[in-house]
Amino acid sequence: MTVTHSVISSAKCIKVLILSKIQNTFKLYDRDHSNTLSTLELRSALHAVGYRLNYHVLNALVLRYGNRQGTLAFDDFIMCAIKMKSMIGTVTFRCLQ
Ligand SMILES: [Ca+2]
Repeated sequence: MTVTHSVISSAKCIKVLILSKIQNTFKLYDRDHSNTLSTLELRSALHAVGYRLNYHVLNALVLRYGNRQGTLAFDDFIMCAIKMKSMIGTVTFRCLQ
């Protein structure tokens, strides 16, 4: 194994780990096991990773990334998290279980 291959493998491991943590956070805060996050569930999930958002910002996120029912599927949650990270800074997803 070359050094370059080792670095690429490490980067893939980190991406898988981050995705796993995001998935754990999503599952943890999907309280009703609907496979989507409601506005309140999203607020709790984002609060857990360090963001305290007001009602207007939460609604804007749900309107942008959610579906017609006002909920976010896992893919939408990832896009929302990426946007939050790019706008505000580091998002630290913790395994809380
Ligand atoms: Ca839910």
